[in-house]
Amino acid sequence: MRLKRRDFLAATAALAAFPGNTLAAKAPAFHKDFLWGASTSAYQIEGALDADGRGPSVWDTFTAQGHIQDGSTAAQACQHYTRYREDVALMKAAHFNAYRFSIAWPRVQPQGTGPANAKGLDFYDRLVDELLRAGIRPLACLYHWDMPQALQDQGGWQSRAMTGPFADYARAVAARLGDRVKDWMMLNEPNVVAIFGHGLREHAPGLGLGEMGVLRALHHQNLAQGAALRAIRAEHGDCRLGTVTSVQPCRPETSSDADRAAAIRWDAVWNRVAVDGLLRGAVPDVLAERMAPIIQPGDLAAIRFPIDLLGLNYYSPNTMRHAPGQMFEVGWGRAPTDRFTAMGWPVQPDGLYEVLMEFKNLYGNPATFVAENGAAYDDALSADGQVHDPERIRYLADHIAEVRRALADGANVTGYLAWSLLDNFEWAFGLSKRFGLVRVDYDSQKRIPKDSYRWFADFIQKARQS
Ligand code: GCO
Repeated sequence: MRLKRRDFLAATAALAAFPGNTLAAKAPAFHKDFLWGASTSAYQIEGALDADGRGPSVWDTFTAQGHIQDGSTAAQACQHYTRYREDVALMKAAHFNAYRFSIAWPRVQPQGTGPANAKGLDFYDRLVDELLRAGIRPLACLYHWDMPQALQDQGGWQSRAMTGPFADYARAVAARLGDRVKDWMMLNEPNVVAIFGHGLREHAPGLGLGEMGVLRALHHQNLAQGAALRAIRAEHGDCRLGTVTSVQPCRPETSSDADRAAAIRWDAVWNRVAVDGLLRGAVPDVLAERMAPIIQPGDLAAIRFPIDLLGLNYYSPNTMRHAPGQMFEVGWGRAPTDRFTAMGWPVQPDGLYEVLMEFKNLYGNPATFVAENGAAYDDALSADGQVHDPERIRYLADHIAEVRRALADGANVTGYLAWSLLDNFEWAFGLSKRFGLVRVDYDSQKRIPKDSYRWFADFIQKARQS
């Protein structure tokens, strides 16, 4: 479905009634070229898993092993592979000037190595052209979790040997798209991949290797990222290079020494290995001994890179407690709030301010952007055929207000991308959790813009006019 201009205007007129809309009235605080839009990832929206020579990824395997809670698969997802024009039209109608998507490694190199599959790259070529025609800046992310299964069979991120293949893949994609894509993100959330896919069994590849599995996966992704950054930089001097990670403040559940120490350990694992590796070539003190056996001479220099842009994904803080017997002797505690999303994640917008200010105060104020922020709620389709999602509007408004507060206090924030444009395949939760600004009816593939979409569109329009 294409969004009809008439519907859009009617909806915009009704905006004054929405909670959080007083914020829109104050929009002028944002700079004109601030990036506004949404993020998605290939596996979560594209479908077409067998099209044009794509090879299997770890998520195909994990799904086939029966690990998806609602029994769904990503075989169709949002059929974005064939409906991308309609999706770009939705972005354009919402006044986006930026969009982060990911490129599926198994489309480009079905076995993870070897010559690029031109047909797989053709899709991204078409998508990029469509975005540029719509006046939307494409921010391409090279790795949003879909490791080719053939490389997983050789050890995946447990192995240092992924560095060369990842750099080759990066080179091949940039060679094809680098004339038009000027913002390249290497990885998405290496910490989440390492913790949930390698330490635990909750995400693909579901290895359950515990602490050392986490640290190896983190270190090897850091190395691969360093090599890919250098590979692209060598051939494309005119682009902005960066990466995306999830940064969540780690707060102790209580003021006990044990909980405080747990929060520091979890902060090291969740936030610092990726960030300090990239920005400082350093390993957090509390993990130095554990990581020593996996770090080889020269590694830290190879990981450090002067990036141009750092994408931060923020959903909520981590409230941590001492938990003997668990990985890193850490467990999740209860956050001090009664606001939770349908994921059970606490809503604590001040954590976003904390993260943004931390980059200003501790890391020399690099250019950052919020690469993901959003919420799943149990949206319902109302009798009027619409999705009224005031909680999502409130979530977005509250977090954008924190971005604005950080900007006012000097943080170098250059954009805000919501997660996500469309309801999509939420990993191990399958299709059951809806994060979209636009509802997707998975049977008919009809796109139904939610109230939050209209709210965000109106907000962006005002912010960009100011
Ligand atoms: C992540 C990923 C996204 C998720 C989103 C909601 O942060 O886990 O980048 O792919 O879908 O964050 O969980």
